[in-house]
Amino acid sequence: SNNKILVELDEGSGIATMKLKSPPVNSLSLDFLTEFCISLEKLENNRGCRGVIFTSAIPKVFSSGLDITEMCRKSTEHYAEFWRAVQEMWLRVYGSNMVTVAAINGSSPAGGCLLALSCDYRIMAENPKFSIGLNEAQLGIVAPFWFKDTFVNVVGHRVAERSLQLGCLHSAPEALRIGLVDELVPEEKLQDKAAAVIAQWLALPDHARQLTKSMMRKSVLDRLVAHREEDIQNFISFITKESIQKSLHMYMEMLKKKKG
Ligand code: CO8
Repeated sequence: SNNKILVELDEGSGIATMKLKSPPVNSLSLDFLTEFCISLEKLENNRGCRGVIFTSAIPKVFSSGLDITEMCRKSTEHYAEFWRAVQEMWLRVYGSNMVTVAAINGSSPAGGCLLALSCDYRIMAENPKFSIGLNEAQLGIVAPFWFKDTFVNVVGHRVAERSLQLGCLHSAPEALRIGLVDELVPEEKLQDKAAAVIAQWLALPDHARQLTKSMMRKSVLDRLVAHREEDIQNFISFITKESIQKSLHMYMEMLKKKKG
């Protein structure tokens, strides 16, 4: 079904909002990722759209990251298709010519954090209950090199090294302190602030901004493009390990118990 992402384009400002709406927690399933990439591509090809805000239509959660059920007990073909879609999302957002801002209105672990990290700017709701980070290590899995590269490019090597090894989920104030997000605002001001930031970035000549962005990000993007099939094979051989399947299963059980 084509309704996991609500797209609104403000023709006057040229700023679009992509609202993630895949209950209960905006997990990045194959269907979600496919729809996400199609929606983003449409905006990318629309000359009337020059900036995009990513935000959540679900209270308290920006995105819970990759859909863990897509990584449990599936076929090799499914894993390959899923991983290609994850790669595609990152390549498109990290390499976008538009100005991209994450308006993080809830928790944003793992793949959710990657989406935010791939934007030009991150604004988070100033709610200390919301957390963000690449917590893969806590699930017994390892963030791929391009997750790591994107993280290092935002927070620097030392902060990334510690945060990745510990699988940290940082509260909003801590995320601001380490530079994982650029600013905190009250939740009701998030959308306006994001639009104001985009307007500021769009005030520069597009070509200069775009070439500068590309210069900063190209080597990291090229690294995945050059090793895309190898990265898919790595994912498959990792995720099909019995020990990894067990870790993911235990983590899902833990999520369920925590609830009851
Ligand atoms: N995938 C699938 N289902 C999920 C996920 C997820 N990522 N997150 C939550 N759910 C499910 C829960 O199991 C629960 O299901 P049910 O209703 O059947 O019990 C339902 O969604 C609601 O979840 P909660 O009750 O936990 O909702 P809360 O509002 O209390 O909390 C959170 C929301 C904070 C998002 C919380 O659900 C959470 O922490 N989720 C786990 C997030 C996480 O750790 N994600 C990591 C995914 S891995 C990833 O993104 C990168 C992997 C890189 C691959 C590397 C391999 C080589």
